[in-house]
Amino acid sequence: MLDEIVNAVRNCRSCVVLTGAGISAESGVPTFRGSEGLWGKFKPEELATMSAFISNPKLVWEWYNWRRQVVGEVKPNPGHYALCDLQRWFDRFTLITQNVDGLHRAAGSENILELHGNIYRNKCVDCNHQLPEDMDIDPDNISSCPRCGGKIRPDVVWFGEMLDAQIINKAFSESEQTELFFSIGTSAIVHPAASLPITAKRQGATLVEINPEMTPLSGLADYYVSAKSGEFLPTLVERLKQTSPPG
Ligand code: BJW
Ligand code: ZN
Repeated sequence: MLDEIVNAVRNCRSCVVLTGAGISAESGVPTFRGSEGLWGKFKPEELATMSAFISNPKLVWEWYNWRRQVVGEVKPNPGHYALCDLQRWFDRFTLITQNVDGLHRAAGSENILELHGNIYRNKCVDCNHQLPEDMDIDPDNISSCPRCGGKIRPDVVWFGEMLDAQIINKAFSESEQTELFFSIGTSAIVHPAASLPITAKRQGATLVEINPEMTPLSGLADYYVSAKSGEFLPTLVERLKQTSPPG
């Protein structure tokens, strides 16, 4: 399997990578689903929706403050760093992430499309005005928007909310054109992100999935690798360096 994927990288000039919570798991960031996932302990509808924020903003902010703290204490892992390296084998490379943790940027990746926002950013719930990243929010006394007085919320995408049109359009257009697509560490059930690998495959891309557990995508993948991304991706990059250095 490793050799086939090395060959695919060698033979393709464009690549799109879609990552999910699994790529940050080895850094110590909890995933959403699965036995150890956040949704095992917390209810998404009570925390990651606009109606949750309207009915209990204090609870929502307590949860995001806790997650900011978790994310603030961790570092990128070998999987994040291997993706920085991987881009050197392609003329065109797009890193699309569903993660809000900023770890791809911390690892040095560029041109990242953050589909679900960023946990450090703040915005106004009413007028969408962007506020400084370093604002600490007190759940008992949530700051107000300087423009309209609306409550401040984290700049992430909750269920039922539209993704940023420019970002999702770019993600689809890159996925439609790419020769190679990696789906890494995502349960591949949350749309529209989960449609990206399907779109790529339909347009003729070679589809590689890296995930210790099978997902609805696994049957469609040309290569399904049952492994942790922090173990498989560095192995892939090492093998590439030995056999076919970047051009
Ligand atoms: C490892 C590993 C290791 C572990 N190495 N791997 C079409 C069909 C059906 C429903 C819909 C549809 N279109 C839209 C919807 C509704 C909804 C949706 O998709 N629901 C599904 C659950 C069915 N989508 C939306 O609401 C989206 N908005 C939208 O479409 O707007 C238009 C619209 C509006 C109104 C109605 C209809 C349409 C918005 C989705 C926003 C998702 N938001 C969250 C929270 C972000 C903020 C925050 O972080 O707090 O995003 S939910 C959560 O799920 C988070 C994630 O980004 C997202 C995806 O999760 P991910 O990354 O896949 O994580 P996990 O935990 O699920 O999986 C981890 C994987 O890693 C596992 O598979 C492990 O095995 C693996 N793993 N260790 C590699 N070491
Ligand atoms: Zn406002």
